[in-house]
Amino acid sequence: MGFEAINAVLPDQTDQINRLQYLLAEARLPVVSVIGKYNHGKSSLLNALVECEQFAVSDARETTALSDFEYQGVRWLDTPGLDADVARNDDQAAMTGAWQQSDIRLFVHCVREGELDQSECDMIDTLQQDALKSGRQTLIVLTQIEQVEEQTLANVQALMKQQAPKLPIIPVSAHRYRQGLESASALKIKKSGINELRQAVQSALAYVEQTRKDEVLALGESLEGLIDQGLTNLQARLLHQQAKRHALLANFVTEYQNLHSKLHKQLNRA
Ligand SMILES: Nc1nc2c(ncn2[C@@H]2O[C@H](COP(=O)(O)OP(=O)(O)O)[C@@H](O)[C@H]2O)c(=O)[nH]1
Ligand SMILES: [Mg+2]
Repeated sequence: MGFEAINAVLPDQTDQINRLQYLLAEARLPVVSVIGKYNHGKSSLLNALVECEQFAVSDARETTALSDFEYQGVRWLDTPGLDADVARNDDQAAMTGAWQQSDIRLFVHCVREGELDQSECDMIDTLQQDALKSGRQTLIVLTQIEQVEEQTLANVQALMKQQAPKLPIIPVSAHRYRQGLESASALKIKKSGINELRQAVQSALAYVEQTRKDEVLALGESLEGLIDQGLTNLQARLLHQQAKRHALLANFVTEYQNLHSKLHKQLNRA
């Protein structure tokens, strides 16, 4: 059965079906994506991780579609912001694509904004629900830390730990990292946190191959059950339609016979 046929039987399971299709397509590099609100520093963070200015950075809403870059055996994926009030249809398409393709998600939050807001908590909840099914990992990355005092950073981090107790929170500054590289300052690079983040991503990447295999099996099993159920429902619908057609046909035959005998009677009378 092809994926289109499965989609036709299970129209509610498009996300699962697309993810399975993506995983089965061909040998794919592990995918690390960023996710978070506009202007929190997603593109800048990716630039630090891939060590070049590959992703467009701006104070205005810049990234409107997925953009990706291969670096050190990983496909790094930039996404538009999450903010529902300014999101457009193409943003939605991009976010769906990122959801389908990502193995590891970096949830980006800027420390200047304080604790997570409701929409961010909801997104983290969704990611954690997904992790239970797919095994895909999320790391929270607290960005732009050079912009606040150490105490503020510690306070925000403590609040976020309460909001998302199960996820690691890694504080970073993409700007400090870049300044460190430009001025060859090992201290600035160290204090940027980017190398700690790199290590955390490397550790998560080590699980991707096995996680994908487990995910394919789990998706296959779950879809198999749903397909069986879908086919049974389809059969029942067909039988119901057949019965309806039979009833219509029987009705038609009776009406036709009545008409026929009426005509006969009238012809005999004439
Ligand atoms: N001070 C400071 N500004 C940053 C840092 N990272 C990003 N920015 C700035 O924040 C703005 C938004 O950054 P961008 O990476 O485009 O955010 P995105 O919309 O989440 O992709 C830009 O003006 C960046 O220069 C950082 O580590 N420190
Ligand atoms: Mg961006």
